[in-house]
Amino acid sequence: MIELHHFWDSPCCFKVRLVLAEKGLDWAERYVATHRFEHFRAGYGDLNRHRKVPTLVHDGTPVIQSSDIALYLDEAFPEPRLQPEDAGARAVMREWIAEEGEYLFPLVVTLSFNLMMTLRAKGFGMDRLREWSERHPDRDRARDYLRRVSGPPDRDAVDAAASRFAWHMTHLEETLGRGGGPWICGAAYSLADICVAPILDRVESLDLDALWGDLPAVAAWYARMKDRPAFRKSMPPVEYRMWGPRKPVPPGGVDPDEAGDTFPAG
Ligand SMILES: N[C@@H](CCC(=O)N[C@@H](CS)C(=O)NCC(=O)O)C(=O)O
Repeated sequence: MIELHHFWDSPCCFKVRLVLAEKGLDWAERYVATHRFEHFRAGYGDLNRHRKVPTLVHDGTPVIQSSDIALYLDEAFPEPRLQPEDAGARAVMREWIAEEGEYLFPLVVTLSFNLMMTLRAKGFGMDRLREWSERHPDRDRARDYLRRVSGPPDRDAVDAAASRFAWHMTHLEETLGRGGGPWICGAAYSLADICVAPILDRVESLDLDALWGDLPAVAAWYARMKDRPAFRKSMPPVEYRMWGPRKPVPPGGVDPDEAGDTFPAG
């Protein structure tokens, strides 16, 4: 049995759902509403000591770290194989898996905190955010979270992260050109595509898709990704997407109890 502890609007979780969908695997949902700090509930730390999502539990054994989960699933369920046969192409795959984890994801965290998470104060209200943050055992981290969601977006940080993200996209353009496409590793669709595409989905919902607007190979590759049935099946449903530049908070906010796990649109 496969259980997935996940949050819908998380690029790391989207990556794992995409692998599961490409392989046609059934999984049992264990939803973790991270905006309510449910990843700090009793017991979750036994599955994932970092108390992050995703965590995959396969026949009772937890596997953590989204890219490692993706590789694990490709070994445990080899069909269809999501790693190229050719060693050179596999090196490109590993390079882009690392690029996502070490560079793209941290940039997206900065962008998302400033352009999305700050809307939670307006949507749910600071009182409720303060109440939820009580579940956070690390009081310094809880205070830092509350400070960041309650303050105005840090425009300098956003601009710096966006410009660094654009630099990485020019390298993706080069990689796609060198390999001849249609995928990051050339002819073979792979875990590289699966790791990087959810990042672009997030950047798109931050209304920053202009960052690859003049990069035709990246734009065509991302359009191909969005056409895949597995991508459409795994992407966050609109009601579970966080508020952001393309999804306004309802004027006057929402009742957090009524909203449940979702982020109702304005
Ligand atoms: N390197 C980890 C990163 C996991 C991660 O940061 N997950 C985010 C969601 S995308 C999370 O759990 N955030 C909640 C928090 O940091 O408190 C992975 O790839 O699984």
